[in-house]
Amino acid sequence: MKFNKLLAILAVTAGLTAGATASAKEMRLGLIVPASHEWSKAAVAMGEELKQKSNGKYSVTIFPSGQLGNEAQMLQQLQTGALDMAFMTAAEITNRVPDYSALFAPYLVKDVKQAGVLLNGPTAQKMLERLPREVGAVGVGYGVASMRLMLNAFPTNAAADLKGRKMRITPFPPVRDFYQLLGAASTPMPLTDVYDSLANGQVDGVDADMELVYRMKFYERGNTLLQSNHMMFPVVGLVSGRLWQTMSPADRDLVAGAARKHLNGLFDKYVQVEQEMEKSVQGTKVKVVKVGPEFFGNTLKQWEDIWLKRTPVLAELRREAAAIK
Ligand code: 3HB
Repeated sequence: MKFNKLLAILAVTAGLTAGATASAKEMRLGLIVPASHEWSKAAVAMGEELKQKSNGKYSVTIFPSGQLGNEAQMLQQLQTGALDMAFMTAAEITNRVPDYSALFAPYLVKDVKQAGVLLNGPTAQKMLERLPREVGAVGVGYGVASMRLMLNAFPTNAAADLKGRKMRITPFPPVRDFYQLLGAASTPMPLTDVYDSLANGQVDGVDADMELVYRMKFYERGNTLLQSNHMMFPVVGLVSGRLWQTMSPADRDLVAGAARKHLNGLFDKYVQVEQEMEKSVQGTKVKVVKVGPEFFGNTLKQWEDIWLKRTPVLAELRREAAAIK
C-alpha cells in the first residue's frame, strides 16, 4: 500500500515537472540588423512584455547581426522549427512571394507615418495571410525601417550623376530594377557587408536609410547624402509555422499581439528618431541634398509600367495610399 502511494506521488511529481518544462518556451528570434538598430530594440521590448504577460512561460532571446545566417537561411530555419521567430525584411519575402515587391514601389508613401497606415490597411494585411502557406511561417505584423535614401561617395546633384556608378542594393528585384533604370550598376549586397565595401571602394554609393548612415557610420565614407525618401522598407514579424501549430489559441494571441504592438511602435518611433539622426548627420562633412520624385524623372513611370504587370496588387496599394490623409 505504502509503496503504491509513493509511486503515485512520484508519478504526479514527474508529471508536473515534465509539464512545466514543456510549457516554458525560450523563443529564439533572428535579425539581420545589429543590436543598436530599432528593430532589435523592438524585439527586446517585445520579449520583456511577453515574459511578463505570460508569467514567465515565454521568453525571447535575440540573435542580431545575422548571427544565425542571412535572411534566406533564417527563413529555412523558421520552416524547420530550428528558429522560432524573426523580424525579417519584406525584401527577403519578395524572393518567395513576388507580390511583396509592390510594397517597394517608389513614392508609394511619403513617410514612415503613411507607411504605418498603408501596412495596416486591407491589402497589405491580406498579403500577410498568405505567408503560412507560401513561406511556412506565420506573419504576425508589420513595422518599418526609416525611409530609403542614398549615401554616395560622389557628388550627386542630378539623376544623371548615378549613371555607371556601382550602387549597393539590398538583394531583391524591385530595387535592382530601380537602379538599372537609372543607369547605375546595381550591386546586390546584404547589410552586413556594406560598410567595408564602401570603405574599400567596391561600391560608389549605397541604397540605405538614415539609421544605417548614422548608426553604422556610413557617413564617414560619403560625399553626398541624397535624402530622396524614395521607398518605404517594411519589416515582417514571423513565427515558425511548426511552433505555431503547437501553440494554444490564447498563446498565439499573446505572442502575435506583443509582436504586432512592438513592430507597429516603429512607425511612431521613426517619425522621431529619423529627425534626430538627420540633424546629427547634418553636423558631419556629408552634404545633405533633399530631393523628391521629380529628381528621378521618367524612371519612375518606367518602373511602374514594369511592376504593375508583375504585381497587379500594386494598383490596389496605390489606391489605398492615395486615400491616406
Ligand atoms: C538594408 O539596407 O538592407 C536594410 C536596412 C535596414 C534594415 C534591414 C536591412 O534598416
